[in-house]
Amino acid sequence: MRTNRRTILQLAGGAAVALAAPAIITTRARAADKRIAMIVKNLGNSYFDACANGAKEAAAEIGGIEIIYTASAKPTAEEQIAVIDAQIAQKVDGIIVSANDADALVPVGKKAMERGIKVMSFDSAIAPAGRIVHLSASSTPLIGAKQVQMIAKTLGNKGEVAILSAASTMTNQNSWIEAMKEEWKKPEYKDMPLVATVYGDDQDDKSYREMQGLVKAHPNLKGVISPTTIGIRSGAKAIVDGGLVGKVYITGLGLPSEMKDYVLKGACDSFAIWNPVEYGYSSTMIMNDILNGKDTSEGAKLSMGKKGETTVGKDGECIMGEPFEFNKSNVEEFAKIF
Ligand code: RAM
Repeated sequence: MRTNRRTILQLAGGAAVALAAPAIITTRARAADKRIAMIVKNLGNSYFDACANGAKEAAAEIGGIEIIYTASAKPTAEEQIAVIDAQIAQKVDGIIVSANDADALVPVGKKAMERGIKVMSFDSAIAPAGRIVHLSASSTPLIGAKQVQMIAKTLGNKGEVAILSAASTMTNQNSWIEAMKEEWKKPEYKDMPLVATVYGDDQDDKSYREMQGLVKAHPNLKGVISPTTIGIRSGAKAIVDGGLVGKVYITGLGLPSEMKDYVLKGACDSFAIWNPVEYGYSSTMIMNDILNGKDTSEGAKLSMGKKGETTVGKDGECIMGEPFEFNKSNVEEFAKIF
């Protein structure tokens, strides 16, 4: 019966409710077979809005899936746990989380799984005990190294550099910073010391103030790496507002739509990111496989729909693809997309 309904939905191109079909199909078409909650770090971040759009795209492609895109106002573990609890109470079928804290979310992840809800993380991981799989956008060493390489290229491998991160508890930024430090050990960076790491908590105002604080505390600062779309855009704004273009450069992970002006103004030479729409899409495709009972043990393959397959690695770690670099030559073109 389910298969039949899916077929009808797909043939109808989403307009199943309007079909002159038997009542049972019309009625059932209103309620999704499966409900998936995508719970991100916080609301008001266009990176996650783009991920949610991708999730909805995947749901439409699969058929019979409803996406509930939700988060707390502030990116804290405490608020996020309350949001997850609310979705457990709603008895959703699956939860996809970008975690504000890897360990603090384990108990609530376990609670959901004990009640039969499938839990996975994407973007920022929950520790393995609290979820089934985690989908990383790309390999952590690659994302870390890439950001050091970009600032080194801008500065000619010379000058003081600082990191402006998100919150100190966030899994993804912390692992990227570790990977940056590994890259930094190479001899070519000996004249490009890391002088500070500060946290803007993925809040624009705090990130902006932290950037101003860095410049004040380190008069010889030449570069900043911000591995967060909120940090990089706020830091770039502080460079422009402070008349620091040409003196301090920022790089990191940003959205072309939010970084375009700063690249054209010269506050940022280059930055990188993956496609967040594809990221939400791929995560939802993986969740669909999990909901359908696919094997998630090490070595198993999970579908990312039109993005291909990913192989489950150690501790349920999966990888989507590679980051892409943006600069003056392509930022305007991609700004129209994400
Ligand atoms: C911010 C968030 C997110 C991260 C991106 C790069 O939007 O911190 O988790 O992946 O930046």
